[in-house]
Amino acid sequence: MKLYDSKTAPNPRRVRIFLAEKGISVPTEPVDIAGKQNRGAEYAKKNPMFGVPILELDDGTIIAETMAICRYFEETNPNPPLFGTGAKDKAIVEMWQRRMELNVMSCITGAFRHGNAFFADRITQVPAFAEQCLKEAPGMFDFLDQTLAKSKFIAGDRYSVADITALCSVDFARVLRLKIDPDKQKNLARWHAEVSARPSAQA
Ligand SMILES: N[C@@H](CCC(=O)N[C@@H](CS)C(=O)NCC(=O)O)C(=O)O
Repeated sequence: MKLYDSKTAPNPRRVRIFLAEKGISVPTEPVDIAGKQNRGAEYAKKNPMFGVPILELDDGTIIAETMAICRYFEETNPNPPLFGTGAKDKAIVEMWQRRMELNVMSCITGAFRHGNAFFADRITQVPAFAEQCLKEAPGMFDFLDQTLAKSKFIAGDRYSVADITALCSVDFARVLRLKIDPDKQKNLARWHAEVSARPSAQA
C-alpha cells in the first residue's frame, strides 16, 4: 500500500491527520505538485482528475478523493471512529464534513485556484470567481466561530473528520492572508488551539 502525498497541500494533509488519529502508518511517495508531476501522463493513468492524494492498494487498486481514502481506513480501522457512530451521529458528522468541504474549504481553495498564478496553466481561471470566494472567505471563519460557540468540536462533543477538514482549510487560508481574529473569533481561536495541539496536527 502507498499514499501519494504532498507536504504543502491541504487535501493530502487531511489524510495524514486522519491516519495519525487512527494510529495507522502507511508508506508515502511524494508527488511534486509544484513541478506539475500530478499533471503528467504517468500520474494521469492513476488519477485522470490529477488530484493528490491517491492511495494505491497492494492489489493495484487506486483510490482517489480524500474522503474516499479516509472512508477506506475508517472501515479497515474503525477505532477511534472519525465518521461518527450510529445512524444519527453518522448523519450529523456527514452533514458537517460536507459543509466544511463544500462551503468552507471550497471557498478558500476556490480563491487560490482561480486567483493564484500557481494554477494559471492548470485550469481555466475565472478571476471573478476568485474575487467572490475571497470576499466570502472571512464570512466562513465567522460561520466556524458561530458553530464552535455551540459545541466543543465542529460536529458536536467528539473530534471527527469534520474537524480535520476545517483545520486544513483554516490553516491553508494563509495563502489568502486570512487569519483567525482572536478578539472577534474567540470560539474559533479556542478550537484551533485545541485541535492544533493534538499530535496528529503535525502529520
Ligand atoms: N477532490 C479532490 C481534490 C484533490 C486536489 O485538488 N488536490 C490538490 C492538492 S490539495 C492538487 O492536487 N492540486 C494540484 C493540481 O490540481 O494540479 C480530493 O478531495 O482529494
